Amino acid sequence: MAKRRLSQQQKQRIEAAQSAYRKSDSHLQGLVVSHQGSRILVELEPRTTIDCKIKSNLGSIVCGDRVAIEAGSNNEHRVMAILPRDNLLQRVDGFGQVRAVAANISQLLVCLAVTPEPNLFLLDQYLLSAEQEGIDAVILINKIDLLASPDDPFGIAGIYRPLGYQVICTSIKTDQGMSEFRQMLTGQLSVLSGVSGVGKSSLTSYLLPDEPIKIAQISAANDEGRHTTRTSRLYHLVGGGDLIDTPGVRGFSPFVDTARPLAHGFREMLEAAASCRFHNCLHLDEPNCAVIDAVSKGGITASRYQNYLKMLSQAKPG
Ligand SMILES: Nc1nc2c(ncn2[C@@H]2O[C@H](COP(=O)(O)OP(=O)(O)OP(=O)(O)O)[C@@H](O)[C@H]2O)c(=O)[nH]1
Ligand SMILES: [Mg+2]
Ligand SMILES: [Zn+2]
Repeated sequence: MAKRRLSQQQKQRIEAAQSAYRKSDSHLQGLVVSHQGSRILVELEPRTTIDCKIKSNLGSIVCGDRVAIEAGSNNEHRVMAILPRDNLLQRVDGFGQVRAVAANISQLLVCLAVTPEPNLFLLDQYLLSAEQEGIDAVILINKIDLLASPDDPFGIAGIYRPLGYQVICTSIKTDQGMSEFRQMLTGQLSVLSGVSGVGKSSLTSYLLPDEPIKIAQISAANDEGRHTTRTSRLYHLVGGGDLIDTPGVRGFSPFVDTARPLAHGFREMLEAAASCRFHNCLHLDEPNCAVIDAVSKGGITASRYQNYLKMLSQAKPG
């Protein structure tokens, strides 16, 4: 459905109405646990969920959002306002539209697997999104049981651990890494994202064996997943903490905040860039660029720098 473009004045009026609504105490508040079409499932205290409609023009509402709800006649509930967010993970879809993924999350779990094989450009796109929103990111490499020698699969730990990212190898078949995985979810609102078939729902189901979570084998013909999960869902974990399982992505083009240099999404470049000659250096071919210098000396991994250049060219108009 095409979205109606709103004028600045209309947006201000909608925001003012939401703001007034948030302040009034005549409404219920709840947590969005899933959103499907025009219906939204909201959890109230204590853990009861209600099916709600949405007041028009509220914008995207996603798992993790806290919302204000009005109870209407004949037991109909309607979401009237989105409460202020701590953060919002967003991506840009194939049509250039910004899509919200999840709100108020404390960590992004980038789920990779032995098969389908990891794509490090996609990984860097995820990491950039997390850096831009100030969200912690953890890298999971699932299906580790499929490797005969599981030492630093795909060289990922060697690149990303020195940057401060936690890298966990997991298997739901052998339980490897599962206690570490469980531990890092405690007390967090985590979102599990990655391409189809890497095992996001399998990992979720491992933790919540009583939930009816759909899982499907990847295609034998092309090693790709079948896009089994269709909508995101927030689950409460037994040991505390919440986990959002999301549908497999085809790509994750980050929503780039143009007010900030793209290199700020790459931890090691942010650090090196402080020593560049020009404060607005793009680290392309400028003289006395500390980033290029670090790449040539091996202090910055070439693949990370190449991925930065690719994202830079995609972010620039023309
Ligand atoms: N060998 C092995 N297979 C796994 C593991 N985890 C998941 N799988 C298999 O991977 C396939 C895909 O699992 P899903 O959990 O449906 O993958 P998904 O990432 O949720 O996929 P979408 O919902 O399509 O995005 C299933 O056949 C699982 O049994 C693992 O640790 N080891
Ligand atoms: Mg799934
Ligand atoms: Zn530079």
